[in-house]
Amino acid sequence: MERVVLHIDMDAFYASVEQRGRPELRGLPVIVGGTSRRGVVSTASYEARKFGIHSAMPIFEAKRRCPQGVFLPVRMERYKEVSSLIMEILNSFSPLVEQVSIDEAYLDVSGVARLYGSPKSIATKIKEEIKKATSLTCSIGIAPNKLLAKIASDTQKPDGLTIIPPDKLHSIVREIDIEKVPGVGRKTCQRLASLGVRKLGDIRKLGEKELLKEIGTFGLKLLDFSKGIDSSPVLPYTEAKSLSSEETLEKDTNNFEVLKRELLSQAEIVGRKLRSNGLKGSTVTLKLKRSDFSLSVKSLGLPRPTNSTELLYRSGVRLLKESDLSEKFRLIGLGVSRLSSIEEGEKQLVLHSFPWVNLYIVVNFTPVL
Ligand code: TTP
Ligand code: MG
Repeated sequence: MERVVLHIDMDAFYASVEQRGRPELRGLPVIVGGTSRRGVVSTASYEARKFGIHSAMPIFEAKRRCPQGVFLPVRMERYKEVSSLIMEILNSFSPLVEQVSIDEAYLDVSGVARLYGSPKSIATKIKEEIKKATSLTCSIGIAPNKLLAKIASDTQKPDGLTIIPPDKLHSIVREIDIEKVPGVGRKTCQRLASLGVRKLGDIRKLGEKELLKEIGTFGLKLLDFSKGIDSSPVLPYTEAKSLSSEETLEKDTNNFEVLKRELLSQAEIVGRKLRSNGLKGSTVTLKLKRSDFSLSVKSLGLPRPTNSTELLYRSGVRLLKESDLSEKFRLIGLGVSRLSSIEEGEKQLVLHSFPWVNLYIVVNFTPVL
């Protein structure tokens, strides 16, 4: 049986949540992001995007482009609540829901057609349910695998519903810009560009051997992608994946002592979160964002899971010592993953790898999300 995968992505998520709560903001250019002079745009409503405003743009630049815009701070707790509601709705359609970010999920509906009808009617029902519960719109892509579903959901935003017709599949796949392919970061993108790869179809000009040499095993995955093949399953997660704390620094710095001090306060926050949730973690991750917004992420594994502030701090400092501190940083973060509950003693329940680590492996020093 051919798989049917849906990719659901909310439209201008943070901005739409703000607009829904305040009807007077509907139709206006709304920009959500850090409100300080050093902040960046988290997202912009579609009205604001007409001014060329996009995620990760410095706020001062967004203000320059759209002085009449409505600039709002990020209200993470609110977005998380709405996100949970959306994920609950998705879970009511299929047990196979993989949440990939706050506003985005894959849904494998291969087995539920008898219950809900064709994939298109399932997608329509999902859109209706989400609209009813949250007043928000989303875009859905329907395809035989995750890669194509994600590509599809992005083609008709906002409020889209896109099915890739089988006869168009290969021509569509060939024409996908390589930087839009999930997992392709800036470095890989540059590497591929130097090999003459700009579209996904160009990958096929390179042989397996060359791809392996230039990109590693991810190169072979890209070769599959270029043929429209993606066998990765939709993997539902139910538990917390990681705990972290991060802080934008008052002033960009690479002063070791200042960074160490920040780490201590973050280790305190993360340690407290672990203890109050009855958890321990055994991978510690240090995230540093440079002044140019590129990321450095390093992790270390602990011999035993911990929730001790002291141990988290010492691990963070060790990672800091191993980091290239020649450039200044604007943000520092400490995270812990590979969580296990205290009751399980030393047994390690690996729940999920740390998202920054995934980002690091795939993207390395990419402008930040
Ligand atoms: P996205 O789904 O990438 O963006 P979006 O939902 O705002 O817009 P689109 O209609 O194009 O899907 O990200 C979801 C939310 O994640 C977004 O509303 C804000 C947050 N986010 C950031 O905080 N920083 C970023 O750089 C990006 C890309 C998103
Ligand atoms: Mg979105």
